[in-house]
Amino acid sequence: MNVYETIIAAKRAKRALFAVLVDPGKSDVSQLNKLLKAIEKRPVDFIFIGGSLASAHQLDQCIQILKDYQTAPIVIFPGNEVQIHPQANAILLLSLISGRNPDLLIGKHVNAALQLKKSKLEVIPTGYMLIESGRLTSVAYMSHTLPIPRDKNDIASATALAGELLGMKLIYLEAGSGAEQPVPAEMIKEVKEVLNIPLIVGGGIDSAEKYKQALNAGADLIVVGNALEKKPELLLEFLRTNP
Ligand code: 1GP
Repeated sequence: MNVYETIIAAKRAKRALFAVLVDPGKSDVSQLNKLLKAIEKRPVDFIFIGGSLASAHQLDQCIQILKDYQTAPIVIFPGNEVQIHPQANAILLLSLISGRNPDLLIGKHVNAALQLKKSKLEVIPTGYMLIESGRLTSVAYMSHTLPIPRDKNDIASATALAGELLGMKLIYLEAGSGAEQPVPAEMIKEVKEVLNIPLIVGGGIDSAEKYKQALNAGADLIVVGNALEKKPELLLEFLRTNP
């Protein structure tokens, strides 16, 4: 099964998936080895890889280390168009549908299209939505876009549905890396109700409690980065929450 088929099968079986996000621009080798050792003991469904400032070289170094461990399928979650690597299993082709920056709706995609085709990566078109999370996040700053206000569930639902109708295969609700507050559970629930495609949720999930809230609200795939990079031992607590 490829990555998307795995996500669809889990959704059908009502089993939420768990991905660990590694930022090649931030994590040093010893930190990464510690995290991967924790994952070896407690397997996760996917390793997402990407970050706002990571270079192609850093991405390559990181993928080589991940390959040594052979822990889980590697999914590129690109922070920019240089983050394409043929040895990953798949890439989320992100369209920032909560924003109105044409470069992030089609411009970067044009730059990357031929290289993506050549790479033979599994490409998964993903509607990416920034949700207000307390303070300015790297992704809002770098993308020159405003996040959706955290109490506007109707705007979030309409945006997600527009993404699905445009042919996106996944919707990603993003509070931003290291967000003060994760995406509100109520918003996850309402967005989930209008969608047929799977829903990813990430950003600021730094405790088993917050993880459980996203899970109970109906997220199909939950992404955790910062919290596990800092404290890999938290992995056990997260996975205990997900039966
Ligand atoms: C960020 O959604 C991911 O793009 C994960 O965020 O690092 O805050 O877990 P955290």
